[in-house]
Parts: sequence; structure tokens; C-alpha cells
Amino acid sequence: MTERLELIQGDITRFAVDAVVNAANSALSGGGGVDGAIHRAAGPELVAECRTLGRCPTGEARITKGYRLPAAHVIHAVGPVWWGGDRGEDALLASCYRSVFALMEQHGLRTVAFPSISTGSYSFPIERAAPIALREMREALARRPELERVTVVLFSARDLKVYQEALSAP
Ligand code: AR6
Repeated sequence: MTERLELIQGDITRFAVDAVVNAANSALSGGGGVDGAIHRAAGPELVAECRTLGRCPTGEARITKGYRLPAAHVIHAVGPVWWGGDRGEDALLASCYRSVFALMEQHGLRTVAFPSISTGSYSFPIERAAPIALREMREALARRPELERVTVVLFSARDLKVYQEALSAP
């Protein structure tokens, strides 16, 4: 299973996968960080399709086409804002990852690239987020043999190191 899960440092907008995951906001209106990068690279058709979808609650996800991205689809997942850890943040983050895998199953998608959801503007501590993300990915890979590859694309060398350490933790 582990060989179907990979950690890479890079820019998620460059990945030719069935779906790239966007760390979106509930309005699905575009924003900064990875959301801004994905919308810039996909072109204005992406925000136009997002407008047809309405709001997406925290912990859920919505799928669109990828437009000018090399990826076929974008799955917009809305992670929790970090409020200190007592407002259900861990469960909401796990729910984001599970919602992405549910959409992949519904649409017959086999390869996916994730950013580190919520650990930028939303301030979720990455040392706490990484084990939650990796646990959900491993569970999905174990349950779904049709999933070919799950890639986590970390923007910085430091973030990559945190995920590598979480992946190798006993
Ligand atoms: N490729 C991969 N990772 C990236 C890229 C990229 N091109 N650009 C940034 N990251 P953030 P959040 C990393 O803030 O915390 C937006 O305004 C970044 O270094 O993008 O879920 C939305 O509209 C960080 O590790 O997402 C929401 O309002 C990670 O992506 C809000 O920010 C996530 O950081 C969502 O905040």
C-alpha cells in the first residue's frame, strides 16, 4: 500500500492526475495560497463553474473540471479554521479527506494529488494535521484497490519533512 502513497515537494498546479485537491473556502470563490494558484492556472472557467455549486460546508468537498490545469478535475475541499483544537478541528479535517475519496469513488478517479489542507491561512498546526491526513489516505488505499496513486504535494522542504516524519512514525 505504501508504494501507492507518495510525498513530493512541488507546485500542485503542475500535476497531471485525475484530480488535484484544492484547499478552498466555503464560498468556493477562490482565494490566496493553493486556492489562488489553482484558480490562476485553471483559468476563469473554474470560478464560473464553482459559482454554480453554491456553498460548501466545512469538512465537505465538491468536484469541478480542471479546465487549463493538467489535472482532469479539481476537488475543492473546505478544511477547518484552527481555533485551538477544541472545536472539532481534527474530525473536520479527517472529514475533508474522506469526502475527497468518496467523490473519487463516485467519479471513478484513480489518481489524486493533495495539498496540506488547512495548514496555511487556516493555521492548523502541520505536525497535528499530517498524521490525520496520512491516516485517511492509508485507510482509503487499504479499502479501495482501484486507487492507483495518492500524492501529497508539499510546498516547502520543511512541510515535506513533517509529512515524511509522520509517515515513518510507528
Ligand atoms: N502547491 C502546493 N501547495 C501549496 C501551493 C501550491 N501551489 N500554494 C500553497 N501551498 P492554504 P488553508 C500550500 O493557505 O490553510 C485560501 O485563501 C501552503 O504552503 O493554501 O486550507 C482559501 O480560499 C500550505 O502548506 O490553505 C481559504 O480561504 C497549504 O498549501 C484558505 O486559504 C495550505 O495552505 C484556506 O486555508
